[in-house]
Amino acid sequence: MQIRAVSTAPFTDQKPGTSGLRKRVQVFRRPHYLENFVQSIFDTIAAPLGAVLALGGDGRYYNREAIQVILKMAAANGFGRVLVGRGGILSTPAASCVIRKYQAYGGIILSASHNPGGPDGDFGIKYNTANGGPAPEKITEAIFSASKTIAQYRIADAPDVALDALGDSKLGDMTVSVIDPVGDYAGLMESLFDFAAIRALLSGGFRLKFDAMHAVTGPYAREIFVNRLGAPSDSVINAEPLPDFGGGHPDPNLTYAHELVEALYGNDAPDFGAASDGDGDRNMILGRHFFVTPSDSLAILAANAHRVPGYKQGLAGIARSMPTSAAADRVAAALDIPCYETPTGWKFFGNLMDAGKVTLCGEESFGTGSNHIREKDGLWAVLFWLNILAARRQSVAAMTRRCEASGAGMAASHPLTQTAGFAITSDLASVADSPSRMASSSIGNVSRDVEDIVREHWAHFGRNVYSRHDYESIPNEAANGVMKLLHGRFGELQGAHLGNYKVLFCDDFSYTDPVDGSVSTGQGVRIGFTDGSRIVFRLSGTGTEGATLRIYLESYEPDVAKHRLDAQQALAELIRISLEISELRERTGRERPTVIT
Ligand code: G16
Repeated sequence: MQIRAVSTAPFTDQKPGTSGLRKRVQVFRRPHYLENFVQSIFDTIAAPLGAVLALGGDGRYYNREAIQVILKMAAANGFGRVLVGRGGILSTPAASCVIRKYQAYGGIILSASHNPGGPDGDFGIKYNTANGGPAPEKITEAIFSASKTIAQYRIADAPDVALDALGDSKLGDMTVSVIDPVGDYAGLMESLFDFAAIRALLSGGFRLKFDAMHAVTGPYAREIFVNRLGAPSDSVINAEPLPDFGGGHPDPNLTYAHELVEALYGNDAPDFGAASDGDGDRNMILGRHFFVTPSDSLAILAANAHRVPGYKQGLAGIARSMPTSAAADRVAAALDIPCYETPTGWKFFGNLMDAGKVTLCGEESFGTGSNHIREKDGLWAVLFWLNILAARRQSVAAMTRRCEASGAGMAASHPLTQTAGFAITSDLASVADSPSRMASSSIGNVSRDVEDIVREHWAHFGRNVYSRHDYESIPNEAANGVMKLLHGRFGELQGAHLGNYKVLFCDDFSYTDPVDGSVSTGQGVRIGFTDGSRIVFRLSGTGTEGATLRIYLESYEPDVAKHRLDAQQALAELIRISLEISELRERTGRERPTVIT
């Protein structure tokens, strides 16, 4: 096998964003573009000769071609073995699992996540380190620096490697091991959750619908939900991964996962709905006619973790990204464990998990995960919810049996039912100090219903009313203008009265990593009010066209009587204030957000 050193010139735009380098497919297909970035990764990480690399992607358009290029470059750069998912497929969480399980030196994941795919869509590439997590900023910055001075890359002259059958082959001195992309990950899930209880739930008439959005999770969801947990095969929809995601936008939110949303909000809706994104790390959770915000989801998983085998030992701590609501903070306080606030981006959780400081992490951007791997994990979140639902059903059944055995009618005998309006099967027992603060729920539906779990949670902890408004594809100049204007207004905003609110502080969030002391600045403009409400403005770091400006809105409502109010109504005044102080409409010409979640 001959190794060629190819002369090249730098590109100036290879700066990784929130999660790796994301560009249009046409950009990646420009001569040397992919190769330059891959060589910049290899030059930066300086892996020892013979090191093991994991490699796979979400199957989007250009995945296979890119895998072949990277394999030949890995061989030319001295790797000893590459573990590649069959067909070039590895979901992001599965890649993290594989890196950790086989103690790889690192991994390359090909994905633009929730961004659309196809010849005119997006492609992406990111490097994960030996802990299985996204490379921290100091590495991504070093990769960017290397990309600015690169003069040549190394690639092997060799035929393409067959990727569709499991087994080993040789590329020069390097071994290419084609591995089952699903098995290791599914096994890990089985070790964390009570599959028997979930199987019993699903066989007892509980109906699940999971939307794989024609993205990478289809085969994972089929294996886990249908083959291992016995759900009917039509529980998983859009399960065939397609290079262009069937022309859809594989982002699991209320706008883009509309097929699932229509099913869950329709007549005869299933009990539980969930969706995942292009590369399988995001999740959306729905109940019957009910949406669980990702911020609430994190808090509820934390409050119910004692119900789940993999977490019943307790949580070391919780971490959330800054724009994520403070719902999880309230649970952490009740559990008397620390809660960390990090910048947006899963890479900021890695150090905290490695140091044993946190067990659960979550972001408002539909990401939840734990220290089982070092990426957020869509199917994991779905299984966690199913496990909670199954455990609650079991505890209701056990309680019913106990009451019947004691010869007393349950409603009359259980202490929590002595007063109307108490939830009799609170899963929050370990953190509840006053059952009288629980919401009302009947025994018939408390164990079955996502909405009841959420309402019960709000009744106990109060509701962090939350919404995110995204203005997508706006001109960079206008978006930067808005951010600059806000920065310029910090002085006048401080202490200002805006409608019914008084500004307590305004700043641009910066974070000092408590483990390695690294500092990340410019992570989003925060305007905090005296009553704990917040408005956050932030530019997305994952888009490829123009800019996406995100406005995050949050208020706190302790009064159960007001919990049924629609979030947009409850936040109406904050929304109005956010538009006024940012001059967003005037500067962008946009009358309304592209996506509201
Ligand atoms: C990536 C990161 C997440 C981050 C999200 C949103 O998600 O992994 O940690 O929260 O981007 O980023 P932004 O607001 O900058 O668009 P994914 O699913 O795209 O990899």
